[in-house]
Amino acid sequence: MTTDKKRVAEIKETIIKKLKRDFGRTLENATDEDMFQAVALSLRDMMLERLAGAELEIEEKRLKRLYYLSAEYLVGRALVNNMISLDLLDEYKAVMQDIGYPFDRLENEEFEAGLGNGGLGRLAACFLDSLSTLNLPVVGHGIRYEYGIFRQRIVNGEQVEEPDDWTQKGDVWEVERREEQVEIRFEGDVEENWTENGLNIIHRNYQAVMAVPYDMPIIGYKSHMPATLRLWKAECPAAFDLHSFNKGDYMCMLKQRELAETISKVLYPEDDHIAGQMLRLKQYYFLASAAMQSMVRDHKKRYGDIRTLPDKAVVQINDTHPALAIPELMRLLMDEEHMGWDDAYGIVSRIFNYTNHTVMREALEAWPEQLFKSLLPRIYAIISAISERFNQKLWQAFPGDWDRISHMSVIAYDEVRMANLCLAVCGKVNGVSQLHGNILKTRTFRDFYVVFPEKFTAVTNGITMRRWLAVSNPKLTALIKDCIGDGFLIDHTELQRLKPYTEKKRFLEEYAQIKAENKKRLADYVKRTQGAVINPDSLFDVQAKRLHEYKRQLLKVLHILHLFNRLTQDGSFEMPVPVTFLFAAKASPGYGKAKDIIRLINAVAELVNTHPAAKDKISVVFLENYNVSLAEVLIPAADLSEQISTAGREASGTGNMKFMLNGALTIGTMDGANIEILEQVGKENIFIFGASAQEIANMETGHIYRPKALFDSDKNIRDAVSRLTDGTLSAGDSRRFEGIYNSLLYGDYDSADKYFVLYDFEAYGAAFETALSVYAGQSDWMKKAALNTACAGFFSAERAVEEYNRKIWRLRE
Ligand code: 26V
Repeated sequence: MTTDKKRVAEIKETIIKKLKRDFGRTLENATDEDMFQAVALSLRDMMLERLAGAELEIEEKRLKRLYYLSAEYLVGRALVNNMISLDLLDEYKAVMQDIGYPFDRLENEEFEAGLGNGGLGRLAACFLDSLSTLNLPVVGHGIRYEYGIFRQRIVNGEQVEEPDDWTQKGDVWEVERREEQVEIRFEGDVEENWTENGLNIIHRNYQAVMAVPYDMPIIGYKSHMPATLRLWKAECPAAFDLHSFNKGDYMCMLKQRELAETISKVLYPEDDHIAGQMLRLKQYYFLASAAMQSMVRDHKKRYGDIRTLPDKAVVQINDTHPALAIPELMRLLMDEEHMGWDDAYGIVSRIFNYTNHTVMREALEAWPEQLFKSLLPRIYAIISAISERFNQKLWQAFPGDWDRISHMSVIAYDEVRMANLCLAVCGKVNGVSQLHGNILKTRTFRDFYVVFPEKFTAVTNGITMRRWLAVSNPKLTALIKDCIGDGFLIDHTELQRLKPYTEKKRFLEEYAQIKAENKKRLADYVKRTQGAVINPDSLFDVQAKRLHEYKRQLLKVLHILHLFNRLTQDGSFEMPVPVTFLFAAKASPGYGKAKDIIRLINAVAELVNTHPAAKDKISVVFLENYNVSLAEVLIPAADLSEQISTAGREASGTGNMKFMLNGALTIGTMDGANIEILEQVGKENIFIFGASAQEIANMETGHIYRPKALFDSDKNIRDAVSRLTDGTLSAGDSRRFEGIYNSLLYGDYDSADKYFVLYDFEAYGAAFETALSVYAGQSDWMKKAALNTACAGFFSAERAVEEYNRKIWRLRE
């Protein structure tokens, strides 16, 4: 370890001082929590100091700033990441060793900030880290949910949700900025008065809620410009308390307070469909309005003139959830800054950009018009005006084609459609992989592409190399540093310099050794946390992601049942190596089918893990509570990465990139970023199978897919699928998985096997067999694994962020 001795002494000193002054403790009697807080605060001080410096630089150089708006940020634990970013990890380790306090105890004391559901939220967190790494000025705006994504427990094979009280002990990283609170107004009546100064809008009888910002500094690698993650908490206005109290309406006051505070109470755990809840809409407007008020205030304070806003600010909307920022900025410019429509619209149309993250129709947000109008009367009026003007524009492009126009309209058929609002107003609209970008142009938003081809672009997602390598896989990071230095942690083109090493025996042995140690680390973790025993000498096949039908956990389950059938019925069948199938996934609490699939995975686990003819060859483990911290242990231990979505459905995937970076080979479909992984690593080093997006689309439009026919003609499929209902899995209760069975063969509400599980079944089996046989010849496998690491540089979030900057944001020009 090369440590700076002076720094070590200083850090130790600071920690001792913090313990004394903030907690009245010494090294001898500090609790684990005191220790964690003192260490974290010592880091926070350094970050805040840099933040102050960054503000000064932005001021002096009059830098343009990015406002990243997202309803979700899946940040995870921050302690070690911050140490690495400040380039002080070794120093902190030395201090803890000197004090005699185990470093991992410190790490485990931290609650993770799980303010997101999955890919979209984690991407936002990776991007803030990378923006800061590139010293690009950014504020990320989000909601300070009191409860993040639920904790998942598996009880009797089923998912049980528990609240995630992550701020229980206070969040050490954040700084409350009460003086910068803003007021958000809901409901009420809007009066329009024409005066000699133009239109005057009066909003009466509204419900006011205060938004109080909490700033979390996010520091990138060796950065001098930390990002600010500004999370807004909803509170009841103080004035309101007084007012009610004077009237003596004490109970009413408390009730109002509770209603106000509900807004930032909990993250909605759905990412599969949009139910039109009022509270969710309230959350989204709360975020949008707070962010826009704060942006406008910031700009005016700095530059005085609101008209220069587009030169100094650019907004990225992370999916449609924050899209109300568009009409909200119109409102601020017109009602508060007294600009006319055209001037205001001129500004707004130059500032906003929108990233789409899904092509699943169910997830496209549309709000019931009446609900929207009563909750947000002024915003509704503005959107109506945008919609009307937009329709006129469309009329020029498609004269007389009312069908098409109403399909593209922002408001139509009693709905307010958020994606259409973004497409109407935003400068750029981007997909998150090349395939996804093309699908947006040719299918999802085809009509818009005809009229506004210049708006459309695609930026393939990326991940931060610090969290997904340096934090999660310190041993591999050290090995890579030994070979090519540490430039790869910041420069995405560097990692490929590792390629020549994949020819060297010694390197591959060390690489294999590290993989083995990471597998052992996972096995220990699983033993400790859920008591399950897994064999570290087996192949670790991992599927970790949200549970969704399109992600096809079911395909993997059916394949396991197929292997089980062969092991128990075909005496000549041998597995070349034992395999542990690991699943990790949360299901939306209201998504019944997804929960059934979790139940099924656990039933298959029980069957397989106890059967004498199967248990030493294959085993199945469902890992509870998949979150960022678990991913950090799980991903470095994987041999095979399952990326088997129905082609055309997974917008990009970012887990796929994390697995690749950590030396897992991908078994996957030609979907999302898998296609680009194939391009980077070459077809020899990945196992691709299944129908292409085009083939799937053709089957869908032609209505020609007949899963029942496949079932009838293919014995392997029939035998695997029949296990669902023959009583093997459910202690005689043959109805337990009947729903899944029926939806595969007959369809329930819609078409049978909507996600083409049975269609791809044989192809998947063949690809898996190839993977197994390559794995059985270990040395070739390790070379392929190491090549995956060496080719992962393209998926660095710095590459992605640079591309956004070049195509969209244009910061630091
Ligand atoms: C939809 C909804 C609809 C209900 C309201 C809440 C909500 C939240 C999220 C979503 C859509 C899922 C968005 C998402 O996480 N998409 C994922 O984004 C990743 C980053 O771009 C990408 O890698 C994944 O392929 C994509 O599924």
